[in-house]
Amino acid sequence: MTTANKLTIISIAIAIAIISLWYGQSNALLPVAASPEAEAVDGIFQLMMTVATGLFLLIEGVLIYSAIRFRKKPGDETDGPPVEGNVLIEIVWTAIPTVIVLIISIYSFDVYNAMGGLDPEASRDSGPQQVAEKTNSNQGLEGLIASVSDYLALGLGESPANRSKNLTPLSVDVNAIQYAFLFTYGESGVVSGELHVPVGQPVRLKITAGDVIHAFWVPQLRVKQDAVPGREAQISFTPQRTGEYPIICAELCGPYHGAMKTQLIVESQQAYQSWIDQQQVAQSQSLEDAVAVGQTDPLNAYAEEIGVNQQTLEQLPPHTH
Ligand SMILES: [Cu+2]
Repeated sequence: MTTANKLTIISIAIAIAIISLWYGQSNALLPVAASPEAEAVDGIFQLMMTVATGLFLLIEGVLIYSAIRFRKKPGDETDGPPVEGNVLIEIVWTAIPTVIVLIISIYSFDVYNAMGGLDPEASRDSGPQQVAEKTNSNQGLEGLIASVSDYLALGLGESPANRSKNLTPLSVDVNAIQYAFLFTYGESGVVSGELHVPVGQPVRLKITAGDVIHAFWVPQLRVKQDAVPGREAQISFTPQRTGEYPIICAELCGPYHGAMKTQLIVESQQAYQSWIDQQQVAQSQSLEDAVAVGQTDPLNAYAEEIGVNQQTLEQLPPHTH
């Protein structure tokens, strides 16, 4: 190989690396990240996007180059020179993907563990705030290096059970039914069709379903959890941006699945408290009064649209309306 050739290959490699790093970090493919857990998930996505962009440019580049460079020349009726296997190339293209897959596995496993995915029970009395601190600093390449060094030093990273106690999580029961999510706030007994949470406080959701399988999905939290009748699934997150985010059912659950949407409202502690107070007042009144207030029964808004009549509504557990 001539020096000129080597220089060309090195410059192409550098260009591919720069473009991949730039696109991996600065693509705007994901919606806003509303929690530190979401940012940690984005770290994995950015790494995978960087690797995928590099591979795409490399493979497509070689393909296009070869198609032009080795095209059939006029008057050449041969099949071209016979090429047998190349051990070195085969070792390289087996080793590189192996290393990439290993790194992504360790990194994603670590993020999943930090989110409490491996052991939600252990994190019940501790940790989401700690997770927030841990995942907050773990982004992109930095996060990758931290994860790999964690893995090498501590086996499987820090167990959620070992984290110190911190801010008490707000616990909310989520019941998914055809075609609404019902949120029950344990402390105040409030039942709502919208999920209101105060900003900065860890939230723990206990998710189940009342009829068929649904799924609780908030794209801005990067969280999607199946809601299965008879089973309780737990997820935790710490909202860090005020705003309204969609909660979408992500499991085909019947003819009106497409209408099974509500809102996650992240608000100040003060706004959250006044909402809770307002809900408590509304729910202590009679059904008619509560309906007049208009926010207590998530099904009312859809009742006509989806053909649910008053009789059906009355068969639901009494606290839902
Ligand atoms: Cu559903």
